[in-house]
Amino acid sequence: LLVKASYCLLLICAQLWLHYLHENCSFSTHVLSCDIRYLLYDVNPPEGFNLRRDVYIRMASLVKTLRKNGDDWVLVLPPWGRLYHWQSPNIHQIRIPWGEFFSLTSLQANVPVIEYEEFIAENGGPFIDQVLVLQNYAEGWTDGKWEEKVDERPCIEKLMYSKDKQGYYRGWFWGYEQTRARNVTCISAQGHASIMAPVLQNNITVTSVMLDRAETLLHDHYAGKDYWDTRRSMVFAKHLRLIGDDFRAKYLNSTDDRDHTVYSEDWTRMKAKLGSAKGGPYLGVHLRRKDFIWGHREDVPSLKGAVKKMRSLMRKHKLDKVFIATDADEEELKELKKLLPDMVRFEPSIEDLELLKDGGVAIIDQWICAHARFFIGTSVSTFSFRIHEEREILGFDPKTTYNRFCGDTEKECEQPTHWKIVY
Ligand SMILES: Nc1nc2c(ncn2[C@@H]2O[C@H](COP(=O)(O)OP(=O)(O)OP(=O)(O)O)[C@@H](O)[C@H]2O)c(=O)[nH]1
Ligand SMILES: *[C@@H]1O[C@H](CO)[C@@H](O)[C@H](O)[C@H]1NC(C)=O
Ligand SMILES: *[C@@H]1O[C@H](CO)[C@@H](O)[C@H](O)[C@H]1NC(C)=O
Ligand SMILES: *[C@@H]1O[C@H](CO)[C@@H](O)[C@H](O)[C@H]1NC(C)=O
Repeated sequence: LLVKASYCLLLICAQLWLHYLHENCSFSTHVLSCDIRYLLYDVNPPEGFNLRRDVYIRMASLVKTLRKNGDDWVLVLPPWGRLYHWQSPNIHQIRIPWGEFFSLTSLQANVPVIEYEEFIAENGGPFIDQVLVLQNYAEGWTDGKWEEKVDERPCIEKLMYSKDKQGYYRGWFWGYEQTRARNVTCISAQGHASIMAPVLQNNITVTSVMLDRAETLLHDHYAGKDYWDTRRSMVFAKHLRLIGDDFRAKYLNSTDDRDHTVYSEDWTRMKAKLGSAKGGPYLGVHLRRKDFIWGHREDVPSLKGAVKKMRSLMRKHKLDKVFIATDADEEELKELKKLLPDMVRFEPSIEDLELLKDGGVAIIDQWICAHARFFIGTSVSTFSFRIHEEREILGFDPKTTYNRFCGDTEKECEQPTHWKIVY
């Protein structure tokens, strides 16, 4: 009888416990946890793909700080879409999950992340408890002195959210029209990402918080170990890497074994020695055009100037092939082909473009540039910067990576900074 009674008690306890779990806990990234909290974020609409990748690093760092302080925060990945540069006609470029461009398991080995749709499922609906719109201080830096600070303040710009009949806030939530926020307030913030940690821990108690205009926050420690850990975890999706590798083999006589660019699927084991990568027998070029030339920037070359530089680099490094990644328009492409008839470009068919989308093509272009024996990019282009980092991860000699075109009449043509990888 005693055994039976204690068995019964155990069952009741178990049931109570399960009930408690159901009410207060959830499964996230395959771990059972209670009092889970979600950090969502978005970036100023005009910002491009590659600056957004940089803002991800800042948010991952904030989540790491929050988790160090003991709370179970998860980062919700903002779906890709509606980017200014993604203008290929007739393809659906909205609500794109991160998994289409990056390896989720790699991201998760750095910090817990989930896709937005997973958040909706776990959260029990498309509701965000609190949106904090980040902004600078209306008064600027007082006395010209920089100090880190964060305060609730009236909104400076017109709020991009408006109340519906039920009192919920509607706005742009990555193209999810059902999503709404329970509360929206503005916060003036000046400083690195982790200055938001005390606010998120102490001032706000709700479960899901979204930081809008997250680019307002600076890096906790640019190019430090934590920066590089997160950067290394941003492994491109495997199908994109494979397409890039096939292209290299077929058109550029480039394979990892011969080029000493063997990649580990597990980024935590990837630690190439500086200078160990040889790269494929081609010159890799990122030639940014469009808005970079419309502004008549002094540091961006004419097509003729760029081609002259490419020919001289090919001679110097004894390379007879050149791979060009560019966003040049049709007219400029025609001119480029005339000036450099044997250039190699990755040009997907319409069907492939529908599958890869503009973001996938950009990644394949970057992947191929990252494997070139010598690379030259465009001045202050975040697209080129991400290629630098990829080559740093692969173990290239910095001399072959941190190069940029000079404007035709540019006097002091400063070359990009070498940001050494930290393990
Ligand atoms: N496929 C491909 N797309 C490119 C290339 N250059 C630019 N683009 C497109 O144009 C966008 C460029 O914007 P960003 O990603 O912000 O990079 P950026 O060139 O540094 O521009 P800013 O951030 O404004 O300085 C990319 O995301 C691509 O969509 C290229 O060489 N190949
Ligand atoms: C957070 O709470 C503290 C203490 O109540 C307060 O002094 C501070 O102004 C609050 N910060 C923000 C950003 O709301
Ligand atoms: C909205 O959020 C702010 C800041 O956290 C808070 O002070 C305010 O009370 C909230 N409003 C409502 C209606 O919950
Ligand atoms: C490819 O590279 C290898 C090794 O450098 C070389 O032996 C071979 O001839 C090259 N093939 C072509 C088609 O250029």
